[in-house]
Amino acid sequence: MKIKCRQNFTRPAKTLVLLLLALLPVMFLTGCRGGQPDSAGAGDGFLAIQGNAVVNVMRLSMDEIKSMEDGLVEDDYFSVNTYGTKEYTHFKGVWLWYLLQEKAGLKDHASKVSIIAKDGYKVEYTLEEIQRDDYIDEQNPGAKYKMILAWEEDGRECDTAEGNPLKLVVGQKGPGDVNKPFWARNVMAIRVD
Ligand SMILES: Nc1nc2c(c(=O)[nH]1)N[C@H]1C(S)=C(S)[C@@H](COP(=O)(O)O)O[C@H]1N2
Ligand SMILES: [Mo]
Repeated sequence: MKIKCRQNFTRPAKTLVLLLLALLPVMFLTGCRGGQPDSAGAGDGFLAIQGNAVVNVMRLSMDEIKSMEDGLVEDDYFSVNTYGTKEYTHFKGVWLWYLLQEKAGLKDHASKVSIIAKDGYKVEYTLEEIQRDDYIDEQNPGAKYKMILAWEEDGRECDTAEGNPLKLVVGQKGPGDVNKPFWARNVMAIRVD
């Protein structure tokens, strides 16, 4: 009697487990992995502009950022990292100064700008550094660069694995400047104080 009961109970349980095991690869392939659509990655798709010195505190969607045609910048940016690796990367984005000055609006006392990434990485600039339009490429005399928030890198959307497809990109301050550590991937907020 006991044994029969257990058998009756076990068979449907076994079937259920087998069914779930069979469904696992299907669930994985169809993307039931935690809710986020692939295109959004871990970012929420919005850039926050905030801080004491911002007139219009706002949240901008990727589409709003991409439609800022007057501030559009597309160029090959030179980078050097701490290992001395030199590279050129083609970026398309918006001049950060244009975004802050024309769209967000800045108060007179604005002086410090923090760019904050999803992983907590933060780079800080003075307002003069944001405004500057003559960053250099030590290998290309005469070329001038602006600091941009890029959404396109070498013809493809910037990396979304860890957040928004927004990368802060800038040229060199002067010859020998190791500039890549001052770039920031997956930017989610800009603070101006
Ligand atoms: N969000 C984020 N951005 C970042 C970093 C980081 O850890 N997190 N590291 C910086 C450093 S030290 C360098 S050298 C470059 C590396 O960029 P890469 O991974 O595209 O080579 O990104 C910079 N931006
Ligand atoms: Mo680095």
